[in-house]
Amino acid sequence: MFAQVLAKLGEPFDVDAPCGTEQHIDWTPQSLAARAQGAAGLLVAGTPRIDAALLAACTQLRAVCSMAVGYNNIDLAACTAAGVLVSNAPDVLTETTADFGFALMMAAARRISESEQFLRAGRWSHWSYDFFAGADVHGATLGVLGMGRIGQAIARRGALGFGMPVIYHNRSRLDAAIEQQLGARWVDKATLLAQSDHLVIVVPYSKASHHLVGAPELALMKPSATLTNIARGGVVDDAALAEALRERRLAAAGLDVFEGEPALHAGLLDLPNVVLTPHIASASLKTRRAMAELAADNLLAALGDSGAKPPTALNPEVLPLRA
Ligand code: 8YV
Repeated sequence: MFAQVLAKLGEPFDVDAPCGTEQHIDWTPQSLAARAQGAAGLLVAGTPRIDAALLAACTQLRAVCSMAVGYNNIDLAACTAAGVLVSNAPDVLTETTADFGFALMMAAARRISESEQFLRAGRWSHWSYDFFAGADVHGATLGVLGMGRIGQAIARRGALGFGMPVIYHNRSRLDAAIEQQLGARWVDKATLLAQSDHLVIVVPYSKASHHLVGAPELALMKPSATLTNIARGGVVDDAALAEALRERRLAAAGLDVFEGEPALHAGLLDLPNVVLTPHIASASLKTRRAMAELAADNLLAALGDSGAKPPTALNPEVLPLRA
């Protein structure tokens, strides 16, 4: 954790922060519950599972403040029932995450990882007219699945920066004025899949979005298209995706998130036409600091005695119950 954030929390609170090699611990529910004994608040980095069992084991817990925008790892209903305030970290990571999604999409389209690996392996001996020829990004149709804050930031990059016609699918449509500003057109999911040259997936994970893109959806996509997932593992069926990429029913993919990460579906690892990154879309230092600061501000408000409102609480209704 950033020293400044620890220092800020250290003013009113006793802080127990993993340090050194401990920071690389993959917390299990048991080790997390043991470490959180007696703690009033948790600043959550990464996506450890926070559920009823953890709450039952840590009855003093009053706030769980995550530095991520996605909170599918936290059982919000169980926290609310236990009177535990939960916050996430929206907005501060939107532009950085959109930058990364765009970069992954471009890397997949223009075969950047694949050609770099070829070069590093000392295999460059000739040049030919179709040498690592990929797909254009400028002017191609950008499809956005999930049109929240990050989806909109990606649409803006595509439309304004790269002259891309933008289509999107989302449960709810944006206001016409925002659609116009973004140059984005709502289409149904099947049309989105069929017409996108580059599909970027940015929907939150939930039971409803589990395998939102699986074999039947991949079958609707153009063989020349790319798919980029910066949402959550599980939104895409990684096994079906690996098969589609291997059979060249889809040209390429850019993946920052995986089902069961940090493990990866074995079928993805030896494919040349997929760019793989370890869940780092929000990882610029400036943004990670802002995410941590926001989580800390939520903790300070939730547990301090200033009466301040936690800025990005997901269940602020638990606060009056405590008074
Ligand atoms: C984080 C994320 O890297 O915000 C999210 O939902 O997936 C990422 O930005 C990570 O989960 C940080 O806690």
